[in-house]
Amino acid sequence: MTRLRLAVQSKGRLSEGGMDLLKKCGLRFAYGRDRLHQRAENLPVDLMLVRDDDIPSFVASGACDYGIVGENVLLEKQKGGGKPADLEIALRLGFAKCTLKLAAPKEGEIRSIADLEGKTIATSYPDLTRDYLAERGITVDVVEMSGSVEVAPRLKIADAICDLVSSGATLEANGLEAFETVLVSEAVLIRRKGEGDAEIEAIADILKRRSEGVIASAQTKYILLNAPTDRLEAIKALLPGADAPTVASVAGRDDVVAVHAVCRERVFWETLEALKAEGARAILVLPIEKMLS
Ligand code: PRT
Ligand code: ZN
Repeated sequence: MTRLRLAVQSKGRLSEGGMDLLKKCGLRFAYGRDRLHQRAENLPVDLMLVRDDDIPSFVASGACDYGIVGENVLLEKQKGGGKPADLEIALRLGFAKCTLKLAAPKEGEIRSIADLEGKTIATSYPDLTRDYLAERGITVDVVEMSGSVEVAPRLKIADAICDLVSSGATLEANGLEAFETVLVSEAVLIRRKGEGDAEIEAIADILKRRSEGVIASAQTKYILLNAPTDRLEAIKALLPGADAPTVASVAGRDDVVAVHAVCRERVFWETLEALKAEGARAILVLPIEKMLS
């Protein structure tokens, strides 16, 4: 029977989010985490656990059908040309969000990309960095480093860096300040362009549909509250991303109605406080485990 081969990072920032997503999609795996291969017991999917940098070429060469990789790695490999140029994003996965940024020592003279002309930049993303600056008419020397890029200015290896940032703590700890965003990235599901094998695509469709449901339900909440009947319209207008709330009567009361709504946008404390100020009471916000639309 045909099985879809999916490449996932074996260890690192994408592996936890990737495995978590697959489990929420209902996939069960037979073996422990330390294997190169994992076989899903309840869907025809085999995982190949590899380094993230290898994932684009494995998918491009046909060794795997799909892969989960950072968009930053996908785009860097695509700039290198060859087979990865034929890859496409099948689905954006909404985790491992980060930005690729240019940064320089806080106390130095480099404050904008114009100051980079003729300077040396350390990065693990040489093609993305060089092309981004070349498109803006700036020529630099690029020093490729596979890790610990943030120490390069201190070691006088480079004047500036181009590195991934999520919280910003690493830049801060190394006395660096970001001044330009080169790329905004997240984990993506990739495939080869073109039609693909029909059976593989049918399995991929199940995975994609379930993933979309998992991603959507992660920020979707179910809100229940009681609203004064005469404030109902104002309260409905405050519910974030709710298309058609259910309004039900409350036994023995005609001044109050019960409102149930699926909110597709994040629900902040400020929203709840605004609802309360309009007279809403008994406000409950519940997580949604699964969604299929
Ligand atoms: O061994 P393997 O090659 O598989 O793993 P790796 O070391 O290359 O990758 P890994 O696990 O570090 O990252 C995998 C992917 O996670 C990246 O390609 C990005 O798509 C995504 N990602 C999200 C990040 C970060 N956030 C991130 N913060 N990757 C790296 N970082 C690093 C960054 O390089 C810097 O050193 O974290 C540091 C900055 O973090 P903050 O929070 O201090 O800003
Ligand atoms: Zn890597």
